[in-house]
Amino acid sequence: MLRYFTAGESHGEALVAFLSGMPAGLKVDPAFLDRELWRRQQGYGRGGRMKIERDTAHILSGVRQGMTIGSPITILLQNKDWKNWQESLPVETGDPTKHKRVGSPRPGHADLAGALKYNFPEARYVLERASARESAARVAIGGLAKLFLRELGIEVLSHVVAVGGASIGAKEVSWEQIRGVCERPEILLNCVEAGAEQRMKDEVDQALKTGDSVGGVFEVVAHHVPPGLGTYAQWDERLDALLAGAVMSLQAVKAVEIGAGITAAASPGSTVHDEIGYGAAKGFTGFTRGRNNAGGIEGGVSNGEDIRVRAYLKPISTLRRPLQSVDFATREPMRAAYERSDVCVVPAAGVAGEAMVALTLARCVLEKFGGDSMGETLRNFEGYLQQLKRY
Ligand code: EPS
Repeated sequence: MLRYFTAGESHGEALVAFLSGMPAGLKVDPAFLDRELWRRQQGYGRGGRMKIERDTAHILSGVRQGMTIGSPITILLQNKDWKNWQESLPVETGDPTKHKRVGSPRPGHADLAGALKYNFPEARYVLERASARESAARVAIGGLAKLFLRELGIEVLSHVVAVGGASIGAKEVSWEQIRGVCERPEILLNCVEAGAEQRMKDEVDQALKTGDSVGGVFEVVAHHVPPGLGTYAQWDERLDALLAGAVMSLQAVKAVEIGAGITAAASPGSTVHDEIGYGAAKGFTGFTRGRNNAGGIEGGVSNGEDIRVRAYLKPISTLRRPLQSVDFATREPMRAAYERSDVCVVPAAGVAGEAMVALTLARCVLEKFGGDSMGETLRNFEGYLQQLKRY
């Protein structure tokens, strides 16, 4: 079973990610992991922290001679900003006067709920773990999941559908378009439509000017996923539920949609469901669909079409022109705390979304096909593909 955890504070020494259950014999390309981490750091509207960090995946265990060996994988990501925080966030008892309080909780952030829960007098330690910096660790192990899925021909990428009020016109974006935008050497807003990308940039500029922030929508697409991952047999094994939970767990995500889920709710069934045809086998089987409103999942099971998951992000909750809040110490009205912040993180969140989708699919693949070595997993997978062809 594929299991994973992350650890680390935003301004601590490092982030750490653990991944256990990956079969032995998977080729690991560290440059690929670092490009994934680089992609997560990009995007128009990122804040000052991204100028400090240059995330790289330092593999500590589970990979030898460029291959996984079946034992738990640990990846360390150094925080370059740590040098500025050593005195205020020491592991040992340090000088309490150096502590940097977060004295008034930011509406929308975990600050208040976290301080109440953990019984902290202010929100410093809440911010440290709740920050979206943690998603860098997920992207590192998500990169391993992507390398694993690639061996089966499955690819996972994302694009930005909307930033604030600016959105793309197309209802369904092709895999080739998404791959094209993700391969660009520079990332602006990772949007497939040039005109929409310019309008998205204008939204960010407006927020920058006014000390505000913007949210948006990204879509993760998993390409060439075979039918049969996940099951309707048990509620907690449904692929759509697993994907929704995984993507919803990302910082700032407030809603998740599979396929055309949101518009489907207001449309008649005849315009929603994807009619079935049959022809010469082009994909996994001879069954065909003219469109993909289901987002590649029916009854909690992948159906062989591209899997499409959209995530809706609230605007970043740290505002340069802060909202009204309360002083933790005096309970008097006070503006919410501000250090520095991103204005827009939609493209970066999309990369983290890819990681969560890849980890979820890798887990479902391993549950279905098993295997302690890549040879065994691929043999089982090939046997299933033969079965589909013969169906
Ligand atoms: C982030 C690092 C953080 C923030 C951001 C994401 O760095 P810092 O707090 O030092 O500026 O830029 O955090 C949040 C969006 C958040 O909600 O806390 C990163 O690496 O992505």
